[in-house]
Amino acid sequence: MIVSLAGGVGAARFLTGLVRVVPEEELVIIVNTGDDIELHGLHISPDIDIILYTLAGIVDEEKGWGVRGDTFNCLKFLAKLGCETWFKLGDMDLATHIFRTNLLKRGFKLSEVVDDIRRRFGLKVKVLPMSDQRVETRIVTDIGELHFQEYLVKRGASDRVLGVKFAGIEEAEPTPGLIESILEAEAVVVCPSNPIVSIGPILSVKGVREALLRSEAKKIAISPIVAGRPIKGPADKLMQGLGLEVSAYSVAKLYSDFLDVFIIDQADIDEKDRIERLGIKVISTNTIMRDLKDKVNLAKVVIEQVRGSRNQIL
Ligand code: FO1
Repeated sequence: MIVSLAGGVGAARFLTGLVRVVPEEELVIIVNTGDDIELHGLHISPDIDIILYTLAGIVDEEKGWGVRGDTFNCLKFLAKLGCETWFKLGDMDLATHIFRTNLLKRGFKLSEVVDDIRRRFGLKVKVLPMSDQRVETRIVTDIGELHFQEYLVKRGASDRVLGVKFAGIEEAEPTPGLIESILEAEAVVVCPSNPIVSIGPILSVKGVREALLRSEAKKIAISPIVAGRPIKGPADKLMQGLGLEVSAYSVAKLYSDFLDVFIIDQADIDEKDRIERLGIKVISTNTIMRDLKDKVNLAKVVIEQVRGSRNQIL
């Protein structure tokens, strides 16, 4: 079994390749829920939806989120009613949020709802939200504390970052089966996701970091930073705000207590020695996923580190 720790768009792109290299039934994806937000009375789980839509082949690939070909009639009507519409919820996407919110209100757990949607989408891969309890990523900025989506989407990541908080993390239990999956995994793959707000919350859930340290699984991460810049999203601003250097090395350092192998882009080959001095094996390859071939190749590089030669893969 291969376990992945995942955020949104970067993770989803990588996982598109992984499901073509490893049978879906052998995959468990642990997903960040710190980005979840309640809007219009609905529970939105952006990272989970991005992964489910992407693996189901219905994501809007240009944006990396939302449903391909979606319309925004409901949102336009909400605007007429005086509602805030900075978070662009499409009509088809809204169906997912209505469905999820309804089940949550009836007492189902988020992990049960996600599993239900996953099955209805015809996916065999196991998708586990990091916790069934609410955790909210809050960005401390020069204008005050903001929900992550307000910081990123509403205000365009324009405020100076002073800190990051995961509200509710102390009370959040890992979802049933999450810790066991890490302990029993053949490999744990940290997707090329934001290390602060996507992977950070997962690693902060009770028992997760300890399980990674205890597990005999090979732990592999892919750098989301290439040539000193994130491929997508505000990782640079968040890392700078926390006083971290924006580099592949800096990401490796955040994972260095549990990591065995770090995959960096060939553009960052100069960082290899410094990362290896952290006691981590470094592989450099093309990590920029422009098309399906790039995604599959990156997945093969990862699986080669677990199962050996490329010929043994699938
Ligand atoms: N990202 C945006 O930049 N603007 C949006 O209006 C937006 C809407 C949205 C709706 C549903 C959904 O599942 C995701 C959405 N995202 C949007 C993406 C999302 O906010 C972030 O990319 C993730 O939270 C980061 O992992």
